[in-house]
Amino acid sequence: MVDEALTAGAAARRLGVAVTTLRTWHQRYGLGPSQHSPGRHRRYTVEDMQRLEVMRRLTARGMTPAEAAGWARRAVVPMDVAMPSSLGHAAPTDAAARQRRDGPTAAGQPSRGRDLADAGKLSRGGGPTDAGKPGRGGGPTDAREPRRGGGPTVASARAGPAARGVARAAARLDAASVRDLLETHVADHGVVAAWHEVIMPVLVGVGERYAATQRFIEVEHVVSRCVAEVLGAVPRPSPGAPTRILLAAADEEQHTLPLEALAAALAELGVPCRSLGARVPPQALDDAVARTGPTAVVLWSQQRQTADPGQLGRLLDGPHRPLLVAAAGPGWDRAELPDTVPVLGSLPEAVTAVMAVADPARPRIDLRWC
Ligand code: B12
Repeated sequence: MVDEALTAGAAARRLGVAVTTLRTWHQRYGLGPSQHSPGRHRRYTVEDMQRLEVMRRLTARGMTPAEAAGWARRAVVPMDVAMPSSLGHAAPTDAAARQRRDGPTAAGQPSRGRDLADAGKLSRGGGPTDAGKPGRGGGPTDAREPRRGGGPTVASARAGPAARGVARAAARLDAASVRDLLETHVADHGVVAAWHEVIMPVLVGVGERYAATQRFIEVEHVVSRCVAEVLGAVPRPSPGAPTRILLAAADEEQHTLPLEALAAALAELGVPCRSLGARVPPQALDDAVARTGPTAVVLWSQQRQTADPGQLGRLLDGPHRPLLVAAAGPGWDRAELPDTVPVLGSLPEAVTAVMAVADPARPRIDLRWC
C-alpha cells in the first residue's frame, strides 16, 4: 500500500483531472489523501483513488459534485465515517451482531481495519488464523500467495482484507463462512460498499482464475449463490408501494448478480423494484412492461453475445415506453445503442439514474452523458 500511494500530481494525472480540482474535492468534500508519513506530504492510497475515480466518473456524467462525493464516500467506506442510517439496515443480521460481540471488529471499528488474521477468525469453518499459516479447512491463507492445500486463490489483486477473507472461504467451498462475511459487510457498510469492496473483487478474481485455468467453476457457483442469498436477504420495502422499476437480464444472459445488487441497494433506499432475473426473452420483457407499466427498465448484458440492441429498441417503440430504458453491463456497445438509451457504468450510477426516475423530487442527472 505504501508503495502504491500517490502524490497529488500523480493522482491527478492518473485520474485525468487538474491538481486544483483534486484540492477542491479535498477541501469541499473531504475526498483527500489519507496516508501520512512524517516529513512527507500526504499521499493518495488505493482506497483514496477508488473514491476519486467514482467522483470523477459521476461528475463527468453530470452529477453535482456534492452528490457525487456522497456516492464516492459510500462506495469505499473510510474507517472513521459511519454509513448514513438511510443506507444501513435498521436491524443488524445475526452475523453482524455476532461479529460485534465476539470479533475484533467491535462496534465502531469497521471491518476495513481488519488484517488477514482477523478476517480468518470470522470464518466459522476453521479458517486461517494467521496470514502466513495454512488454514485448517485446506484453503489458501492469502489469496495472493501460492497455497499448500487443494483450493484455488481467487481474490483479485485489488482485494482488501474482507474480500480476501471471503475468497479464502470460497476456495474452501465454505458457503456458511462466505455468507457470514458477506452478511456482516452488508449490514455494517451497506450494499454499495459491500459490492465494491468485497463482492466485486471476489467475482473479478474468480473470473480471472476461470479465464486462466478453465477451472474452479465450483467456487464460482458457491460465491454466486452466497452473493445472491445475501443480497436477496436485504429487507425489501413493505408491499403496497407502487413498483415502478423493472430489472432484467437480456435474452440468454445468465449473469444477474449486478442486478441483484441494484435491487438490494434500491431496497436500502426504500425503493421497490421488480426483478425478472436471468435470460428474459424479448417478448417476455415486452409483456412484463405492458402488464406492469414501469417508469424505468434496466437490461443487463454481461457478454457481447447476449447484447441485442433490438431488445431495448422494442421497448422504446412499444406502446408502454418507460421514461428510462437503460442498458447495463459490459456486453453492450454504446455505439450500437439508440442515443436515448444510457449505458449505466456502475452500481452507484445505476442507483442514481433509477432513483431520478422513481423519485423525481431528487436532482436529475443528464443521462445522455452516461
Ligand atoms: C458469477 C459468474 C457467472 C455465474 C453467474 C451467476 C449469476 N447469477 O449471475 C455463472 C456460473 C452462471 C456464469 C456463467 C457463465 N459465465 Co460467467 N462469470 C461470472 C463472474 C465470476 C462474475 C459475473 C459478475 O457478476 N460480474 C459483475 C462485475 C463483478 O464485473 P463486471 O461486469 O466486469 O463489472 C464492470 C461493469 O459491469 C461495472 N459494474 C460492476 N457492477 C455493476 C453493477 C451495476 C448495477 C452496473 C450498472 C454496473 C456495474 O463495473 C465494472 C467495471 O466496468 C464473471 C467474472 C467477471 N469479471 O465479471 C464471469 C464471466 C462474466 N463469465 C464468463 C463466461 C464465459 C461464462 C459462461 C459462458 C461460462 C460457460 N462456459 O458456460 C457462462 C455464461 C452463460 C450465459 N449464457 O450467460 C466470462 C465472460 C467472458 C466474456 N467477456 O464474454 C467471465 C468474464 C469469466 C472469464 N473471465 O472468462 N458466470
